[in-house]
Amino acid sequence: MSGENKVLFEITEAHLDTGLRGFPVSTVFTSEVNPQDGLHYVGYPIADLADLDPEAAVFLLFYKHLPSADELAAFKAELVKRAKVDPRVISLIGGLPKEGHPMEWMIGALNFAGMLCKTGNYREDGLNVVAQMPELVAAIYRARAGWGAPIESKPELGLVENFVHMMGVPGADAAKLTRLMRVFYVLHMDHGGGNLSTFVGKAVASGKSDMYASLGASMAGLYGPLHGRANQECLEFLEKCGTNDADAVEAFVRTELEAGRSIFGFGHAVLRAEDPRAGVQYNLGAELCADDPLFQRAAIMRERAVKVLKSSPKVKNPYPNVDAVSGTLLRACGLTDAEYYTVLFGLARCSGIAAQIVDERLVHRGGKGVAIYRPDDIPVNQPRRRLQA
Ligand code: CMX
Repeated sequence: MSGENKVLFEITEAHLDTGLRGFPVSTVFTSEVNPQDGLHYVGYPIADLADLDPEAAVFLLFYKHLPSADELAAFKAELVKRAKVDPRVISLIGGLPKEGHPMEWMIGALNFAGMLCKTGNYREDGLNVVAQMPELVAAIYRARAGWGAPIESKPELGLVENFVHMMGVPGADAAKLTRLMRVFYVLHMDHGGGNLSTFVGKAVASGKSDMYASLGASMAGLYGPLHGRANQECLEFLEKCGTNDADAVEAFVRTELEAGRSIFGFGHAVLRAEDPRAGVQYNLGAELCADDPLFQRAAIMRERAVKVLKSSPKVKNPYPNVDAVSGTLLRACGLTDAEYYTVLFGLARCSGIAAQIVDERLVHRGGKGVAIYRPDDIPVNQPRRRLQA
């Protein structure tokens, strides 16, 4: 059978309550996650794109081709024009309670920005969010970490360069942090359409909620420790290991696994090989912080944790994922508080989710957009009954 009646997959009772695992629920134009060779943006392997201008990668996800030099210059100028955040959003961020997790602040910031800045046009708002996220995230960092008043935005520096400028990280080497954040941004922008945060953002937008509210909801998904917050957990896991002796590292991993705890930074729901984004970051670490003891420990884990996980019959993928070393690099480049790492992930990921929302709302089905999400469910233990017999 071919065409739209072709059977794509079969659902059995065993699939119920497995979180839609593996069901193709949508078509996606921005990226693909292949179990063997990992993430591709519009057909390009992610490792090939790692050193691209972040703005060129955003352009690729929004317009589905790499920009020419003229297109890139025009796109950068457009982002500069869109970058100014309403000062009322920044002052609302400054009043948030320090008890909140940085991701809770980010969800709030997106909703404040929506209240004050949205146009209601998905493409306009999508590009505005991309341009405004650096200022929002820098404001979150500075206010919550107590680093002082916001630093004036200079969007003409470039998306990531301006972010590092506005962060004003105490004691950090700005050039080193910029080098890291440019790669980090490109690697974390998009990861297919079925991951939790992207799926949630697109589902919320399918009810015609605006771009900012949809991205706020998607960031609530990213906040979870099994999803975006794993990068924070990974750094804490490496610190807990506490040794750089390879045999002791291996023993630590074995003990953690036997105790039923996660080996953070390893394994994946889709990938069945080392995540190429991990490979890029190990190489970047060798360039930026080869002497850092935590980076050296992460390099030992790359070999020894894989060895231990391979011995577990239930683990389908024993290899490093994107989070295996990302926190180590952020820490080595001056961003020492792991609680903020998911916000940095969100800063980048909002670009890919926004591009996918634009496609689903304005491009799919000949421009009509994907219908409102409405999967079915199966009622259980609900026999028909009445209040009065
Ligand atoms: N540490 C401990 N146990 C692991 C494991 C790991 N790194 N990877 C898999 N397992 C376990 C699973 O918990 C599951 O156990 P149960 O059968 O008892 O439930 C079993 O092995 C089979 O799991 P799987 O099919 O191989 O992997 P899942 O799709 O269920 O889980 C993931 C994927 C990422 C949640 C899991 O590998 C994990 O918990 N890793 C550690 C956390 C982490 O690094 N997360 C970052 C993910 C990065 C990303 O999503 O890009």
